[in-house]
Formats: sequence, C-alpha cells, structure tokens
Amino acid sequence: MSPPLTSLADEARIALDTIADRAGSLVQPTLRLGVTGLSRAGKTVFITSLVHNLIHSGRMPMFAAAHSGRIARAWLEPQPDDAVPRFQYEDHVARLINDRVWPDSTRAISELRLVIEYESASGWNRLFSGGRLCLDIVDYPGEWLLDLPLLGQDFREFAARAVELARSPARSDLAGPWLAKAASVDPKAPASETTARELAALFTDYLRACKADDRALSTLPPGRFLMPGDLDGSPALTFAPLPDLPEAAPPRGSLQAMMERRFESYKSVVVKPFFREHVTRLDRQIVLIDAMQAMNAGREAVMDLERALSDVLMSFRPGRAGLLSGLFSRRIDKVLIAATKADHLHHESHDRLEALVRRIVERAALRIGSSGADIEVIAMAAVRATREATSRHEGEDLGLIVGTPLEGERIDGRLFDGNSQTAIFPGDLPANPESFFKLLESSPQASLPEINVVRFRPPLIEHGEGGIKLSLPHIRLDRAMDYLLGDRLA
Ligand SMILES: Nc1nc2c(ncn2[C@@H]2O[C@H](COP(=O)(O)OP(=O)(O)OP(=O)(O)O)[C@@H](O)[C@H]2O)c(=O)[nH]1
Ligand SMILES: [Mg+2]
Repeated sequence: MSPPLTSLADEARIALDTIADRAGSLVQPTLRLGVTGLSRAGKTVFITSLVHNLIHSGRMPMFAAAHSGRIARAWLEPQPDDAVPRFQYEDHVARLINDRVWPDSTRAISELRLVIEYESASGWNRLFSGGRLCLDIVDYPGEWLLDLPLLGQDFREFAARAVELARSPARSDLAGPWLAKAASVDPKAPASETTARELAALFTDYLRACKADDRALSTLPPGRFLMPGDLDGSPALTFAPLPDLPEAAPPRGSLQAMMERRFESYKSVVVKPFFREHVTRLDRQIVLIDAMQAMNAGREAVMDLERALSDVLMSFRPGRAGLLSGLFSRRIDKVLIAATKADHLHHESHDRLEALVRRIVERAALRIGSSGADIEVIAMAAVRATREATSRHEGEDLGLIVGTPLEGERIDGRLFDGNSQTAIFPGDLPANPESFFKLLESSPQASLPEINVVRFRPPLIEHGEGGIKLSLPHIRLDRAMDYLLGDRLA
C-alpha cells in the first residue's frame, strides 16, 4: 500500500497552522491597499516610490506619522498570497535610481508586503497594538475594473453598447475595419473558430487604437482584451460584439450562440473571480489617472475619462449602484483619486490640477448617483523628475520646469540625447474648473489648454552622508500616504 501523502501528525500540524494563521491576523493588524489606474498611469512608479520612501525615511512633512518620527522602521516580508506574482520592487528601484530609466510596463496583478513598525501616538494604543502594521499592496490594471458593468449586461446589450460607442464620431474612423468585417458575417451562420478569432483580433486592434496617445480614450471594455494577463488566446477572450442583432434567440451552433456563450464565460471565469478574489478583499484604494494626457488629447478623451471613472467608482461604492451586492462583502472605506505626474506642471498649477480632477470626479460620481463627497482627490508626482525655475518674459515672471528629456524626445525641432537638461514652459491650467467644463460641453471644437508634456528621465538621486543614496523625491506623495495610512499608524 502506498503511504498516504500526509501523515496524521502532518494533518494535525496543518490544522494547527491554519488556526495560528487566523489568530496571527488578529494580533497582526493588516491593511490591504489596492493601487490601480489605466496602463501607463503610474502604478509601478507610485508603489516603488511609496515603499522606497518608507524604507529609507524619505522627506514626508505632510505624513504625520513619519514627520513626527514615530515610524521606527519599515521592511519587506513575504506576501501572504502565494498564487499572486510578487511586485518586483528591487528591479524597479534599481532601474529608477541606478539606471535612471522608468520601469517596464507590468501587465497583470502583483503584490508586495511591507511591514511598518511604529510607535503609537497614544499611550493606550501603544499598550495594545504592538506597533506593527502589515501593509499589503496590490497592483492591478484599472482596465479590469472597467469590466464590472458587463456583469449587469447580456451579450445583446454588451454588443449594442459597444457598437454604438464604436460608431460615435470620436471612434468611428478607428473602428472601420472591425465594423466592416462584423457587418459582413451572418450571426446565424454556423459557428467558426476562424471567424471568431478574426473578429476578436480586429476588435482588439480597434480598442488598442483608441488607447493610443493621440486619442487617450479610457472606456474600452472588455478589459482583458488589452490586458489579458495569463489568459491570452483563451476561448473566453475570443469573442467580439456583433452589430445589429435581431431580437430572436440565435440558432443552436450559430456564430452568435458561440459569441454569447464566450461572453458569459468571460463574465463567470474572468470578471467575477477577479472581483471576488481581489477587489472585495481590499481595505483602501488609490486610483491613478493621467488627467493631463486626457486634456492634451482633447474633449472626447476628457469625457471618456469621466465615463471610465464612473465605472471605476461603481466598483468601490457598490451599495448605491445596486449591482451585484453578493460580490461585495465589505466596503472599501477610503478611496483616493490621484492625478499623477504633477511634476510636468509648475507648482502654481498643482492646485488647479487638483480642482479640475475634483470636478471630473464629482461629475463621474453623479452618473452613479453618488455625491462623491467621500472620495478624496489629489494632484501628485510619485517621482519628481523636474525642478522649477523662473524666467522674466515681457515684464512677467514665467514659471518653468527643468529636467532631462528622455533620449529621442524632440522639442521645437531640437533632438535630445538623454543627457542634457532643458527648461520648458509647461503651460497653464484653467483657474476655474467650472468654465472649463462649460467650454467642453458647449463647443465640440473648443481647444483645451495646451500642456507641454515632455517625457523626462527619472531624477538624479544625490548621495547622502556615508554614500547612501537619498530617497526618491516626490510631490505630495506624503499627503497621499497620510490619507491612506495615517489613521492606522495613529
Ligand atoms: N515625470 C513623471 N513621470 C511619471 C511618474 N509616474 C509615472 N511616470 C511616467 O509614466 C510612465 C508609466 O508609469 P508606470 O508606473 O510604469 O505606469 P503603470 O500604471 O504601472 O503602467 P502599466 O504597468 O503599463 O500598467 C513611466 O514610464 C513614466 O514615464 C511621475 O511621478 N513623474
Ligand atoms: Mg505597472
């Protein structure tokens, strides 16, 4: 007889470990922080800088726990979830600080555990809490959150919405090849894998074109088409909306029936498990948005960012949206929407950026019947790549920013090599968000404020005493940390 895989003693130990684990999380306070945003919004840079500043006691005057010297130390420990890839902190730091290049794009979920040892501000807490907080940081693509509305739709509704959006003026030129192919197939014809793959590929190309820099659109479900994670090529991702579907149920074995079944699988094997296993376990959430990129791309991109934010907020405020209450067992108690890359602006515009984004968030919240009053907004740069300077121009002081443009950047015809610095006038944001939105809504041709977005290299980090590199410079990262973590370190 072959020996059992686990002996009785082993099993007892496993059972005991499980109990110890549970008990452990009772005495070991833990906070799960979700970090999300559409691709290139700055998630990896944000997490890297947050962790680096905590481990290396960076300059964080607005983060009370750190500023008052109550954070004794912070260090990394193995994360609790073995099945989730680890956030490769060391690689990202090395690229940012040693090589001065931005980290590579990360295309799926990852996690990192940071333990913070602190001294409580109140003697009472000091006695009981043990002064340790496990911060579990989860980085995941914002694209996946935008799938939540799909759970409330069947294939016909999904297809009708997708086709309507694709025919809108901002998108129709990009959707041409996919719509043409889709119009040429008969939904009642026998299902064909080749046709399904061809349609899915053309549909994905269209989504990708919408996402490109010059369009910068945000609402592009299904999220896995652009961010497949490990599902690339699976049948659950090989479908596409079909235009102008008849009311009648599709014949068995038809293309439409196949697409419907795959859409349902997408919801049940991809979307639901993601929400159940990851989103519902979060305590706090930061959503990073590149508002300046949207403004530069124009009116449609700003409107689309607003639409995407509504969908995102619905995931964190499900009570009011009424969708899928079964999926959400607990409520994320703090949500922070952060406009990133504020180092592309002079500091005089930081408050303006914040005001504009607050207005976008309010409008997005309204769409889902929430006031947005409990959602905090900030403008920040997780890593500050520029410094400021002033120049006198026609009797006026102009605020400039100075940095090292990335190799290959071109400004006014001058090509940069990645080593020389330059000063640019970044442009001004409107002082009044209200008039900005009036302009946006009244005239489709209205030109938005021009912001000069140059891609700069990460900053050169000085060596401090004893040759130790100082921590990464930032703008208002400390305020974000105070909001997200402050009360748990009180
Ligand atoms: N100047 C500046 N640029 C930033 C900052 N954060 C991000 N960036 C720029 O934005 C790019 C994307 O940042 P990432 O942190 O990789 O973005 P992400 O959201 O992780 O992107 P994906 O992994 O592709 O989803 C970087 O390569 C930088 O060029 C910042 O704080 N300041
Ligand atoms: Mg990333």
